[in-house]
Amino acid sequence: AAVCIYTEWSVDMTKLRKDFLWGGAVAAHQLEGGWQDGGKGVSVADVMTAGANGVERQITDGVLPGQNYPNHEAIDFYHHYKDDVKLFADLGLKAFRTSIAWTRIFPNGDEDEPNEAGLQFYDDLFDELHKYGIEPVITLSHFEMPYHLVTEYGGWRSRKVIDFFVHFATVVFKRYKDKVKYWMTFNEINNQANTDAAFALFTNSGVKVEPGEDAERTMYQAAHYEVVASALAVQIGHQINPDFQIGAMIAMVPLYPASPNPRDIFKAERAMQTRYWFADVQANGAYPAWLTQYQADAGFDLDITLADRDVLAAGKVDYIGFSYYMSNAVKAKDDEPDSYKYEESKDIVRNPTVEASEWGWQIDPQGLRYAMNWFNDRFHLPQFIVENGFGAIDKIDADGHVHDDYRVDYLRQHIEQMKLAVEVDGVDLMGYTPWGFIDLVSAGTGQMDKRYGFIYVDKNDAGEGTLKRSKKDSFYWFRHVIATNGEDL
Ligand code: BGP
Repeated sequence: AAVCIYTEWSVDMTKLRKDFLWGGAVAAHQLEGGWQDGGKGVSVADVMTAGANGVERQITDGVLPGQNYPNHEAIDFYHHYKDDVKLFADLGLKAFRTSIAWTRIFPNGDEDEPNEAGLQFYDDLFDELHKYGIEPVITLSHFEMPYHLVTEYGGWRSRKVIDFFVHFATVVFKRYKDKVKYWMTFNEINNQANTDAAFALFTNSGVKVEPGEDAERTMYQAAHYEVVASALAVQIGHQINPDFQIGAMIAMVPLYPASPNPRDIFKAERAMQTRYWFADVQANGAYPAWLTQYQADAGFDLDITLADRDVLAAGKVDYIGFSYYMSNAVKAKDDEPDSYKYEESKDIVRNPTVEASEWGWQIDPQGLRYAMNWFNDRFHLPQFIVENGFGAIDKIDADGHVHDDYRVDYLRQHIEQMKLAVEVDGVDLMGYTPWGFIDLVSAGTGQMDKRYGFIYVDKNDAGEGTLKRSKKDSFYWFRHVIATNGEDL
């Protein structure tokens, strides 16, 4: 007779990992300052003029220090980092995400020998973090390409920049192989999918579109060289230290159909494909079929070699890192041909069911759970939320404190959804590092007054202030969240 053996199995409710990386996220150009200290070269971020109140920053040819405020000094983390890291330890951080400024290591980007003073700065920073048991989580390229690579080679238009990036990645992987385990290659590499936004194409790829140029073709070519560079870096990183965890980093903004009309449904599908094909390539190691067909039909005739395709297949990422702030809705144009094409500036419509911040960022905590399921079903990889946060003009109360309950509410609701994605939907989540947990310069507008922090920094858009750090209400709240591993929100 068949022997029926009942095996007891317990699908234990997945909780957040015991070693869950509760942390905070920043980027070199948005907080370090010291923009020409220690031999640092001029980066793409250094040639952007500040905007204000949501006005996108503009590309300023050459360096006009007067117009680049406050980026150049930012919050002077370069000289304050020891005290700041002590504050981060007081907050209870397990991880600290930042970028290595490419121009500290290779001031022009095309040198053979690295700049030792730059390498030493990050050695000292990582040692300070480890003193308090804080794991560095490092972004290799966070809108900080050496400006010389733009002026001399055209940024990521040029295949040569692959070699410069891979050289930079190899040098820092080797130098910090025993101090840094978690890496990611390009910050929000997919932002450039919105070719209508000069800012996105320039900050991500150092490409300034010339008059009459096909921005879309240029974007696909530049993005191709970047994903090849990313795949090469992943392979080299694993050779240098097999324990490295190297991720993609995607700006995740879910795009919902504006109505149940099948035309809107498909528009949303095409929009998600267009914004996230970068993750397909970095995680699956190949271009999705729709894009190969689309590029052929468009007659782009891109420089994509068979050797490139082998590199992509061999350099798949270990996890999906992503930023999450908001969601959007998209609507098919009335005269839309069936081929469909997603055009961010034309297809996005206001979602009337959610609130928006004063910068128009639509607040949608459930969208984070949606995004985590979408990534999980598509890639079956661990995930890392490396940015999430609420930018606002904070007010200092009569008692001298910032009572940022609006920021706590935003983060609480998003952490609740994040936990559901882990505990109910089975997502394997490595960590959560809220963006700008110490006030810093806004990438989009160049403002200091668009604040995300749990730590207030006394400096405003006009450059006035003592740079003094102080704790907002959210500092004490987040410290308790970490202490209870997210149990008590
Ligand atoms: C993301 C960037 C971060 C950060 C964040 C907030 O795009 O990865 O660098 O800037 O946006 O945006 P902003 O600073 O424009 O408010």
